[in-house]
Amino acid sequence: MVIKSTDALVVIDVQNDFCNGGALAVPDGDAVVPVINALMPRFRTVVLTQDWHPASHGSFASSHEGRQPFDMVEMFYGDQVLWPDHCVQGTRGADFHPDLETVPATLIVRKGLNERVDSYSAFQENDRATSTGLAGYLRGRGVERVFLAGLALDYCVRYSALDARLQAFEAVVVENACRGIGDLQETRESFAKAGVELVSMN
Ligand code: VGL
Ligand code: ZN
Repeated sequence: MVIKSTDALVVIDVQNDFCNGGALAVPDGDAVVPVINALMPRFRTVVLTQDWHPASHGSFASSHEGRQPFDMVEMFYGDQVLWPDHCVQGTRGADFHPDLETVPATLIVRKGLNERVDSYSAFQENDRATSTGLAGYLRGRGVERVFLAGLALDYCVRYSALDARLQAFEAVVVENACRGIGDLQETRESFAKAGVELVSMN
């Protein structure tokens, strides 16, 4: 794969809580770190995202009386999976994995700050209305194609890739630099339908 100056690497949520031993650990999550570190120097634009929730975030089962993690609830914007408490602002779980390179990052985007709205996508919150500003940043740097890597492939990477397409970027998911939580069938289908490319890179 030839990387151009109009390509960006967007690294999704490589944080302690999504890695081995974390509060919402993605199986084998740590494995993405060396792969992503090796990709970063090839890109002129490198964005890291950080899930960054207030302690009483509405996506936490603990915020809903009588609910358990992985239950579904109805929020004002639609269905929402309830999660164990994770990536609470300022905690060690919200920090980047200690081995993730952060020096090459040109921008860090934080998401999920609104107590009432979850945000899987790096581009906009789950209400499908509130922008993180990422699309404008990428356009401002002349980016045309977005490569995505990180955690979790079937949640935050998935919705970030689909939103990249909605924002008229080309989107390439680097599968060997991602790990997922559940079955990936639906994710693969959504990528095919939206024109998201799925590749392996090293
Ligand atoms: C994520 C669930 C809840 C993710 C974030 O990064 O994929 N998943 N918050
Ligand atoms: Zn979250």
